[in-house]
Amino acid sequence: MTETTREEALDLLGRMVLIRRFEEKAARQRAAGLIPGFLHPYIGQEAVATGVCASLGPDDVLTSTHRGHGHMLARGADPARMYAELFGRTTGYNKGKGGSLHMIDVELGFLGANGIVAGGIPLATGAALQFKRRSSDALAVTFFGDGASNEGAFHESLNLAALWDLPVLFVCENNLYGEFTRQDRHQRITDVADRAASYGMTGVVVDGNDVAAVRDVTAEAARRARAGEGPTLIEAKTYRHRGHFEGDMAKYRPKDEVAHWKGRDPIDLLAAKLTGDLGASEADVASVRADVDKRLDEAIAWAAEQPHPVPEDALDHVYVDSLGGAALR
Ligand SMILES: Cc1ncc(C[n+]2csc(CCOP(=O)(O)OP(=O)(O)O)c2C)c(N)n1
Ligand SMILES: [Mg+2]
Repeated sequence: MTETTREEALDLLGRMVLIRRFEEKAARQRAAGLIPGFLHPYIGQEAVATGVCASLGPDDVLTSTHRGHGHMLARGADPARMYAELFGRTTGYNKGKGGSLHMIDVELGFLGANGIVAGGIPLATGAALQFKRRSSDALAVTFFGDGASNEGAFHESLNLAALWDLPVLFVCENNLYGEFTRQDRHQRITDVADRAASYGMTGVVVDGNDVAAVRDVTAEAARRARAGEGPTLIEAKTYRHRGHFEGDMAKYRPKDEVAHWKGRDPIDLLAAKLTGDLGASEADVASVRADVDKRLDEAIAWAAEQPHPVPEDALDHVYVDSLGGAALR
């Protein structure tokens, strides 16, 4: 494992706290009626997106899921424009017409959240095929859940990616549940990473609540992918603290299981490492949290002032004109 300096750890902490607080504040805004539609909170899984993105370069691309805010923020998206999108405003990432499940920023290499379970996996595989054909050094990363690993799109993508040595990382966030169904009721295996073997691909299991471990496993898999040594299936063991969506009380989960995982909160683990081995003070950690809160409160205030789309624009930006003209009406 590579050494993590105090500065690096504080930076990682800031990114994880940004995701956590973004989601907590979004939940409050939804309860207050500012956000229409579903929210699927990423709280508890922050170390996965943060660790993976810490090992990527600017030309790499990502695909995401219905639980995508953390992936997008870890990639460096602007929380103010994300809130504007959630609030349905014209300055949001999708001009207020997509919401949580469709957020995208192609310039950042963030090829979109996705409401179709496993939908992002073939998209990333296709991007990786293009990178290989163009002899580019870039790679594609796709995040998905344990539930998605039962979908045909997952298996087809892994097969082709392995066959063609594509530069793609398959990152399974195993949070033990697909919607309200525990993993042992939707698949026989415990480690999704075992599925890599049937495609002749490397599979690794990592503690998804240890951000440095996720970063290091990703760095090694990325090195192999860029060297033409093929894709990797990375399974990050983690847990969502809240329900499947905001409003789900998650009563289907045993209390001791929830308590166990909350006792391994990825942010608390990193904060303890910082104030322990890495010699940071409680004040250093508190100031990271305060800076994030200030930034997010300003983002919300800005987003809440932004204009709504007008009805006459409802059909704009629905389809792209592939002949190069304006978006089709
Ligand atoms: C193709 C498809 N099937 C079913 C659904 C309904 N659905 C939404 S999220 C979800 C569970 C996904 O579980 P997992 O992949 O483990 O992701 P998690 O929610 O745990 O992050 C399901 C079944 C869907 N959106 N798309
Ligand atoms: Mg899951």
